[in-house]
Amino acid sequence: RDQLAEISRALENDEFMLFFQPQIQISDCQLVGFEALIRWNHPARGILAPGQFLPAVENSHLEVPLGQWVLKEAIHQMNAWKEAGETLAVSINVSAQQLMDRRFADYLESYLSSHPDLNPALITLEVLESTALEDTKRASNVLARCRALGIQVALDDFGTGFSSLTYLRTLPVDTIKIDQSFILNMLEDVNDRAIVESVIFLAQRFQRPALAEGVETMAHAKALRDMGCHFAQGYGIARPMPATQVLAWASQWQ
Ligand code: G
Ligand code: G
Ligand code: MN
Ligand code: NA
Repeated sequence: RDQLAEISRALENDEFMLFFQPQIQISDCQLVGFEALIRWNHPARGILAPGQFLPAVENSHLEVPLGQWVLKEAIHQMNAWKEAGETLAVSINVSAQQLMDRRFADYLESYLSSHPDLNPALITLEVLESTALEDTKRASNVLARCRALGIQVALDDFGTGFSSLTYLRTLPVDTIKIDQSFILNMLEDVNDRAIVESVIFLAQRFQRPALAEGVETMAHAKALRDMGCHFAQGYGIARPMPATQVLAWASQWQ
């Protein structure tokens, strides 16, 4: 309760910020985009990670407004980079309640129309499997509308939900993100490795690229490449960074 009031004030005071973590194509290490990750720049406690405040926001009246702030800010940032001469793709996390909001696709459409020079194909919405739990049909319809706007969709945390295969079959998605819990120990744990290999195979059969999260070392990236995984994200490439560091990071990476 108290924390919600504080979060509401923080929204008004513009205390939230986005960090960005690079995503690369494994075959040639080319930078393909960044995932936007929210942080709370708390006046007394410093920069807080999502685990310290998103649980309170979940299923509250602030879930949709905070999610909209993220969308707006990410698009605003992409536009600023574009004006600085860098065209960068950004993946944006979308929560369950946000996606199920009746006006979600309308909001997106209006943010896009206020930035007419921005290519919608540079935007990916990361949707959790569990999002679709309540109403898969509705989620499919909203995502289909977003894709009709030219936006891409990624299935986030793949494999951690209760009905992964059903979502894969039902939801219109462009990319499958393999959850980091399967990646972290895959070099030592034969079972994790079997799961990762199988998910990559499944993605290939669905003609969808897979993106591995939690790529903490180059040895992970190499093993994933040999398994046919297209994209990678993780501390082994870079940690999430503030927007102010993104352009410098991108230019030294090339
Ligand atoms: O950045 P970090 O690894 O601490 O993020 C922890 C979790 O918070 C991740 O699962 C991520 O998906 C989630 N998260 C980060 N930013 C956002 C956001 O803007 N919106 C939503 N809904 N979840 C986010
Ligand atoms: O939305 P999602 O749950 O995929 O968010 C990714 C989360 O994973 C972020 O909180 C990010 O900080 C975290 N993360 C990103 N790369 C790594 C990594 O290599 N190792 C670990 N342990 N966490 C990571
Ligand atoms: Mn994500
Ligand atoms: Na994830």
